[in-house]
Amino acid sequence: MDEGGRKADLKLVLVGHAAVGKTAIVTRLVKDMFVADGSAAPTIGASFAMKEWRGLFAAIWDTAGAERYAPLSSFYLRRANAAFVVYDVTDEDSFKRAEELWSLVEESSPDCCVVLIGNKMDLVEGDPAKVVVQPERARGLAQQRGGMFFEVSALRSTGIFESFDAVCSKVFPDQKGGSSRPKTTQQQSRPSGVVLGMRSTSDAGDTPKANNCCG
Ligand SMILES: Nc1nc2c(ncn2[C@@H]2O[C@H](COP(=O)(O)OP(=O)(O)O)[C@@H](O)[C@H]2O)c(=O)[nH]1
Ligand SMILES: [Mg+2]
Repeated sequence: MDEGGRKADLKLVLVGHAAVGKTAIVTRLVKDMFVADGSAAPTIGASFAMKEWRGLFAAIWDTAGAERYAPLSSFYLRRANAAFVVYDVTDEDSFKRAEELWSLVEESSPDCCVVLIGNKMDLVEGDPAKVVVQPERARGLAQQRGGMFFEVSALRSTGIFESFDAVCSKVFPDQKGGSSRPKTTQQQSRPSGVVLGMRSTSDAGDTPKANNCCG
């Protein structure tokens, strides 16, 4: 897999309704930063970033969420090992769109390992009444479709690195090492991620080998 002129071992694609925080999640993953409200331009088409994980390179594709870009998302999803299907925990429409996009992922890359990501958990902190998409529903969807589920906040940096570690570990079960969280970053809070549909595999090879994890 050759992404951006450099060999990538893993292709991770983020899909989700507009403004659910896909770009914020990638920015957190790659730069460990959160760009303040309003200053990040909406993604046009898709953007690309690389991230090292335990000696492997992950190509991360951040796609545009608007429905008119769905054919483009399908293009970027081809040969993806992993997908983050992102919704906003305070936005019902974004959850409905996540269900549709999960189907698009299945069509475009049938062996892809899918992680359902509920973002913006900071908005409901301390006030469960503000949660629009109850975690039970999301967990049910992930279980039904054989994927994983995490609730995260790109703003607070909760669950983001954990979900990335989970999907990488799933695709490369033999790859040992530490967390993808930058060492300079303080552990700000406990991970809020809930991992479902995990299946242990034992594939003893010398070279990293991608696992069709959720197929
Ligand atoms: N409160 C909160 N806002 C967020 C979070 N992630 C993204 N946002 C905000 O949601 C808006 C859309 O984010 P963006 O990353 O551009 O969404 P995208 O269209 O899915 O790429 C921006 O105003 C972000 O600042 C989060 O975890 N918490
Ligand atoms: Mg974006």
